[in-house]
Amino acid sequence: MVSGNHDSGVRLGTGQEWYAATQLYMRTTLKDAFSPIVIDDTQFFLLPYFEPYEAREVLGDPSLTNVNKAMQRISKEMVQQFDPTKKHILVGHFFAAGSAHSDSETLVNVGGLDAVAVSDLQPFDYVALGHLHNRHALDDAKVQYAGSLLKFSVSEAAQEKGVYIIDTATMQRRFVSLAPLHDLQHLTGSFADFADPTNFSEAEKEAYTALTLTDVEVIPNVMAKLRQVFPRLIGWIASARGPREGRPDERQAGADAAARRVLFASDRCGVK
Ligand SMILES: [Mn+2]
Repeated sequence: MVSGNHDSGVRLGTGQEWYAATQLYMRTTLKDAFSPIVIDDTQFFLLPYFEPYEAREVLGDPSLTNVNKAMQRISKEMVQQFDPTKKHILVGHFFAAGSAHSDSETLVNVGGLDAVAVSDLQPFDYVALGHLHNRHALDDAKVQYAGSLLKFSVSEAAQEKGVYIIDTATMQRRFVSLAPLHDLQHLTGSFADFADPTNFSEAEKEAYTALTLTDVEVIPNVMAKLRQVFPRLIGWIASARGPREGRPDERQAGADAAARRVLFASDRCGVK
């Protein structure tokens, strides 16, 4: 386990010696990342999220001015610790970009200098990454984002969340999906559809829900009414493409924006 950019490494790392006694291995500082955890046939290098200044400090190299340069150096240091009789897995939390299979995607145009080039990770047999929430963020045979365990944004509503399990004998990965107690869903339809509880399963009604309403007319207290069906409603918006026949698109969009303002005022303040 490694700390990410949203963690306090110091806080998360408290008690890590105790965790290690129960075979939960954690690294939360860059200086500790170079001594691998060895389990059976594999060396695991646990690299927490780090800033370039930490790399300059820990490695004593003022030329490490960005994450990409730092990672090249860190990778080199780790390779020196490689036991040739073992497999080598890197666990990290950073933005990796580029593909080992494509010449058209260079590091500069896909991620800039804050990205680690996938080509610099090739010494490892497998690279298990966190940071990006979408497990399909990178297309590489052995560099894989697991994705977040939960949907942290409505934009992730359609993503399948879970974990990868790696067989260190073959370095083959297998995805195992995890279902949360309450899913996060994004539904589009009319107020009348959503106001009728018989249209939805129990799981749908209990999910964290974002709604896009296709209605063009003002519905007073819409949030409160929708919460009677979806108690975990996290928000709603009015679709810009409501069915309003016979009107030019531009005018419709303008009318919908006005309708949205009225809806908002009515919902928050009871203004009709
Ligand atoms: Mn992150």
